[in-house]
Amino acid sequence: MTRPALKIAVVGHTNTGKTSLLRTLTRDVDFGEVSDRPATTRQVEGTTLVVDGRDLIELYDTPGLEDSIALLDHLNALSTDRRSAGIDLVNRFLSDREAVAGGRFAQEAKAIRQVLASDLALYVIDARDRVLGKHRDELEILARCAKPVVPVLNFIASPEAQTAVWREHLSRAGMHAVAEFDTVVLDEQSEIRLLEILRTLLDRHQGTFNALIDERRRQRDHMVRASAALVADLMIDVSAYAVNVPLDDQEQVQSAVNDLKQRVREREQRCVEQLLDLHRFRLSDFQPGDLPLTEGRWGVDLFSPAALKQFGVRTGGAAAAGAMIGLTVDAMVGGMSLGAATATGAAIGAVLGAGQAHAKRLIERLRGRTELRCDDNTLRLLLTRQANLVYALLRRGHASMTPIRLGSDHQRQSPMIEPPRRLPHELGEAKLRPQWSHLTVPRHHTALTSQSRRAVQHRLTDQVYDIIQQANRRV
Ligand SMILES: Nc1nc2c(ncn2[C@@H]2O[C@H](COP(=O)(O)OP(=O)(O)OP(=O)(O)O)[C@@H](O)[C@H]2O)c(=O)[nH]1
Ligand SMILES: [Mg+2]
Repeated sequence: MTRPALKIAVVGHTNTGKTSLLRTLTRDVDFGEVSDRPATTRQVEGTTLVVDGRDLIELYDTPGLEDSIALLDHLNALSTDRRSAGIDLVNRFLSDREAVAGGRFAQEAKAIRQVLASDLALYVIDARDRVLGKHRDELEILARCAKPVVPVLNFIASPEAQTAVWREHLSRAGMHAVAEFDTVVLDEQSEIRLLEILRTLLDRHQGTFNALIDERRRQRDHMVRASAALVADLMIDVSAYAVNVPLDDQEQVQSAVNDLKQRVREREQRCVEQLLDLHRFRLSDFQPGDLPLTEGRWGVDLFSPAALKQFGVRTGGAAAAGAMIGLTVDAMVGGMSLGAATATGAAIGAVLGAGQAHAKRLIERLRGRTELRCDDNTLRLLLTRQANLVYALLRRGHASMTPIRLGSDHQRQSPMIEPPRRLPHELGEAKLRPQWSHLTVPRHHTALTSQSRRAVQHRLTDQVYDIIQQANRRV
């Protein structure tokens, strides 16, 4: 049975992030208009949160309060006797057509009317602001509306946020239940805390909030797990992917090298797109030049020393150079590696231009055929890049206007997922099974749905899940 909707108005000074807060709470990047300009929202706009498929919470975005100091004077001037209470003055103000319709307080009137029509108001504050007269007057006006008000300190991830000062001030004004938020850097705990405050103040709707809190926790867990599964799938595809190359044909080697790299790049790209899609972000959230993704692709090539360095993947020993960067060759005889990786890596380099004698010996030894594949450092890098993307996506509020930066200084300030010291041994298993790779075998092929691949993907998903959750807990 559907209960009557619970109505919440989101109010505050202009540009404090009201619309952004609504986008984040509803996970809807398209809600309303968000911009740095003051007075962006000009009309009340409602949206609905459906909880558990039955309970409804209606959220209303409102135009920013612009001139609360003058409005409070105006309200006070409406008082005809000492006894006229706050709410009477507010009602008197709203029925004063001149001040309201198109008048001086048109924006404020829309917001206040919505507060009166709601069960509760969220008062959004830019925590970087000093406590000013306008804030005091806004709070005074809201107090006169005779509805519960929950202050939400927004922009708390900013170094300029004066969270403690604000809490102190609000507490003196009798407001002890204060939520902290940042609509750009989303910390799931702060959202849960906001919902818990609402649950306390709106105890008739406790069941709705309990369901919503549970749903948010479940959704989040599902997101992490589904993301981890996508990364695990990518990792198996790339680890299992190997192509045979005849060592004595330079042209074929060169073309196999290029082809393999390209297919791996494309496979990584597909994972990026799947993750963005899963987290409901648009590719256009990534702006060219703002981050490693250019036109939807990683700007720093997977097979480059720069990419390894960016994510702190150390290459122990002599790493392959030139066209062979990030790749290795191995001779797999009956599924067993001859362990020729490093030596033949150099040999392929030789085929491509240097150390002919060495290459020749190897060619003989391997009877001319070896397998070309990504080396372990590339696999570590791939895992790290994608895990960091998931981490960033999870922490990004849906109101964020600036693109995600990965591996940049910006993100390094917050904990970043470091490359694993060793590759999960599931990937070792995958290396022995080229038939597990979608890059080798078409996606619909039954070999890919084999039970053993699924079991390995499942175990790997658990590991990636743990890596991401550990990073989340460190915050
Ligand atoms: N860094 C950061 N930026 C934020 C946050 N919240 C909002 N913004 C940015 O602040 C600007 C204003 O956000 P809006 O959501 O449009 O603010 P508003 O309160 O709806 O503004 P009006 O509709 O004009 O009253 C936008 O550029 C947002 O991207 C936050 O928590 N952190
Ligand atoms: Mg707005």
